Amino acid sequence: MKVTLIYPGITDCGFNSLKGNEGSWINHGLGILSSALKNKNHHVNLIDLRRLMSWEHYSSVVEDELGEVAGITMMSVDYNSAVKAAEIIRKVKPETKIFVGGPHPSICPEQLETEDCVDCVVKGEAEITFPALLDDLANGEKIPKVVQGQRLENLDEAPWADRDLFTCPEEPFVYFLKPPFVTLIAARGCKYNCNFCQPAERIMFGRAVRRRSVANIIGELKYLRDKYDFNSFMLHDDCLTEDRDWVIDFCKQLKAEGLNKPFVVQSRADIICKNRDMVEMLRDAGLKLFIIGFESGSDRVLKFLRKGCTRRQNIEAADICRQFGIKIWANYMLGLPTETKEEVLETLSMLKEIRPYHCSPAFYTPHPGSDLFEMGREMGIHLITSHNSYRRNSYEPKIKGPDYKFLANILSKSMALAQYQGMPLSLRLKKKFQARIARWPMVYRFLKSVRKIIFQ
Ligand code: B12
Repeated sequence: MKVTLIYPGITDCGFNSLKGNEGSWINHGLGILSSALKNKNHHVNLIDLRRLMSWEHYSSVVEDELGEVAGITMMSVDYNSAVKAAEIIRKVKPETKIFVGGPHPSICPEQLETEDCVDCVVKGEAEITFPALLDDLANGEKIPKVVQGQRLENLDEAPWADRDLFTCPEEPFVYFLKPPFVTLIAARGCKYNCNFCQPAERIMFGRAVRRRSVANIIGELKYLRDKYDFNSFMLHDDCLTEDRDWVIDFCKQLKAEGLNKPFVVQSRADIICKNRDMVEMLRDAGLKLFIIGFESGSDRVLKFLRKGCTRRQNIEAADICRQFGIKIWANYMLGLPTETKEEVLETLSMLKEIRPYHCSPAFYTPHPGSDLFEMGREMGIHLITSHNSYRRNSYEPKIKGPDYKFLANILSKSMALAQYQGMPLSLRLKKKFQARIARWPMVYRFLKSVRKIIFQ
């Protein structure tokens, strides 16, 4: 069969946006499904909305290139563009069977079940189930509207992502990582229980975290070295550092295989504090940047979020990173439910001590599938009226309660704390300008749209 996979991730960046950091990154879910389908002799192509110019352009591509089956992936934030993409297919090629999968269909299948433009909603993982459903289709069987995907117990059995589908290599997102750059993902699931995320990941991937073997990841890195001769890489895992033995073995193998190029991973403050030696090994293996979700500088708020880290650990983790010369990309939220102005100021004072390389703040955004989302819904505090706003950003109010003018001011002050060690002056000035402008969310938003218009 000819299967067309569709990536609709244009909510924030718009059409003609296949460039820059996030914009150039591959979608691993679709990449892996493509390999799984090709292994079963299906023909696969991709329509990446980021590569197109408009919905008219999309319609003509659908007319020319669409297969008998369409497979659309979808995060909650991309609901509108994903559904529009499906509706256009229905209109232009009504005989095409339309499957949807990914985080949103896994978490909120009932929303898609009622969409006429969708034939089948696959919940959870699909490298076994999607090809099996296509077999059923070929055999003339009726496909149910909602199907639970079968989980792979051993992730080494999942094929590596088909990168030929995308524009690969990808683009680095910080100046000190040199292209060619590639991204990988080693695990599925997250053992932590933060209420702004969970149980979404448990719904998608189950309770236990499954991780590819070190040999399997090293094998993919070697393959990527042969294919792209990459100079830097990132592991997208929610928390790559939670399995100490795995990490130590990984660092040893990276060095043994000469794969110790500059790389980035996400981690947590408590893990960094409890594993100084492991952090040093990661540094020696090439780690240049830790992305850390500090979230808040208030112990009360951190407890409320079920984060499992304290303010003291946040600051200590930053000290450890500084000692080892590892830069920090600090994620944090302002405007959380129940948060007071004093607690917001505690986040600001914590960041003064952390002195991150880059500050990545967001107004707290309720994400479907999280306990905090449900709590906010019950309290009737959500201000989000479109799926497009299920994105962490800092220019639109998300919930009732916070004083967003105050938050924008603190946000701007916090962004100005970023150190940008070693960054060329012109780039640093641009960042400083962005930090100032963040104080006026409407201006920030306006400039963002002007930039979009100019560069598209
Ligand atoms: C990498 C990543 C990103 C990358 C995405 C790069 C890209 N071009 O795709 C970046 C950093 C850009 C990103 C951004 C965002 N992300 Co993100 N991201 C992830 C992360 C860490 C890994 C995704 C991944 O590769 N997983 C592994 C693959 C194998 O799993 P998968 O994609 O789910 O695919 C499997 C199944 O879902 C299924 N499947 C997927 N698609 C399809 C399609 C069909 C037809 C079928 C049948 C099956 C199917 O089969 C696949 C194989 O089993 C996940 C967390 C996680 N661990 O998954 C968060 C996650 C997906 N992101 C999330 C969020 C919230 C965001 C942002 C909104 C954050 C923000 N900035 O506000 C943005 C939105 C970006 C956008 N679309 O505009 C949430 C989504 C929650 C939700 N309700 O939608 C997640 C789950 C994190 C979380 N726990 O909250 N993200």
